[in-house]
Amino acid sequence: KSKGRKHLEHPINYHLIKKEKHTGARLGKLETPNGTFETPMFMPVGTQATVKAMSPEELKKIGAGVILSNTYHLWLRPGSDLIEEAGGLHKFMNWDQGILTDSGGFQVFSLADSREITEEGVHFRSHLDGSKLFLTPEKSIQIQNELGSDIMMSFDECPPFDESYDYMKKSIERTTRWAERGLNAHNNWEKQGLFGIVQGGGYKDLRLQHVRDLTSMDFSGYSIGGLSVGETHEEMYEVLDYLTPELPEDKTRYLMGVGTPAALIESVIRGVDIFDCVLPTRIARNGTAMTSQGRVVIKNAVHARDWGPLDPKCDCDTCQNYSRGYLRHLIKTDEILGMRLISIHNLRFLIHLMEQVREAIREDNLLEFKEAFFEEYGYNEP
Ligand code: PRF
Ligand code: ZN
Repeated sequence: KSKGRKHLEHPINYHLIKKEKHTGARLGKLETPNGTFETPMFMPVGTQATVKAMSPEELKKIGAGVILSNTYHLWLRPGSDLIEEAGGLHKFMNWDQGILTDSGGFQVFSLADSREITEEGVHFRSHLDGSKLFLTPEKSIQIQNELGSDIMMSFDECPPFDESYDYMKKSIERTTRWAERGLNAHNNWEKQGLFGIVQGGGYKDLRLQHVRDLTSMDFSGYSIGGLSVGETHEEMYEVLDYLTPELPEDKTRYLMGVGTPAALIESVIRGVDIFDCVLPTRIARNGTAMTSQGRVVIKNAVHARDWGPLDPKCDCDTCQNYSRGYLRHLIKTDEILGMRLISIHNLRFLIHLMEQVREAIREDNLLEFKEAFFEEYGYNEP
C-alpha cells in the first residue's frame, strides 16, 4: 500500500516458536539487524542515549537485548544530526544490540509546554529552553532515520484514557493518517523497522477500528499505546483481552510503558511480546529494589545490620558481592554507587523474570509459575 516499500522485506521479523497451552502467551524470536532476541522480553529505558547509571557492558552482562530511546529528547539534545555524524545511535553510545526509539508523540504530550495539535503535526515549546518547535509524522521518522534505531515508532497522539468518545474517534483517525504519512516518509527499510501504535482508550469499537486501520498497512510490528496512563489494571487487561486477538500472529506486539511484575505477567498471558518501563531504574535511584520477596526500601532501619544480599534468589553482581547493610549506607549518604548497584539488580530482576516466563511458556506451566511468583512477591505489590 505505501509507496517505496512494497518489494522490500521487513528488517524486523517475528517468529512464533510456540503458544502456551493454557493462556494466550507466546514464545517467540524478534529478529533485528543488531541481533535476534527471545520474547517475551523486557526492554530497559535509555531516554538520553544511556540507561541511567548503567554502562553498556553492564547491560550486556545482565542479559539486556533491546533498549529503548527517545526521539524527542535526542532531537532537542544533542540533536539527531550530531548523532548521525557520530555514526548513528548504536555507535554514539557503544550499544551493539537492539535499539527501539519512541516517536516523540507521547513525550510531546507529557513533557512539552503549550501544545497545539493540528492535522499537520504538533506545535509546542521545548521543556528545556521554551523554544518553539514543530513535530510532524515525517519529521519524527526523519529524526529516527538519522538516529538509526532498529525499531522505530509511528508518531501518535496518546489521549488520556477517559477522553470523550468523540475526541477519541477523531484522534485515532488522525493518528492513522499520521501513521500512513510516517510509513511513506521512512527511507531506510533495509535497516530499520517501523511499528504502528494502536490507541483508542477504553472504547472497544475504537480500539478495534484502529487495529483494523493500522493492520491494513504494512507495519513491521504493532504497539499498544494509551495504556498505563491512569486507568485501573482491570481496565487495562480488559483492553488487552479484546485487542491482542485482533493483532497479526506473525508480528511483534509491544505494550508501551508497562513494567510492574504483575502487569508484565498478566500482559504476557494476554499475548504481549515486548515491554519497556522506567520503573526499575527510577525506583533504584531512590533506593527501592524489586526482589523475589516484593519491594525492599533499602533506607529502612531494619536493613542497617543486614549482611545478606538484596535478593537471595538473584544472580546479579550486586547480590553476589554487596550486603543490604552496605547498600543502605550508600543510599543514605547519596552515593552514586548505591544507585548503580540497585539499578543493576532491578534490571536483572525483570530480565530474569522474563527468562523464567519464557521457560514457563516452553513448559506450558505459566499459570503455575504466576501463582508461585506472586505467592512470594505479593500480587498487589506494584
Ligand atoms: N505512545 C507513545 N509512546 C508511549 C505511549 C503511547 O501511547 C505510552 C503509553 N503508556 C508510553 N509510551 N508513542
Ligand atoms: Zn540482584
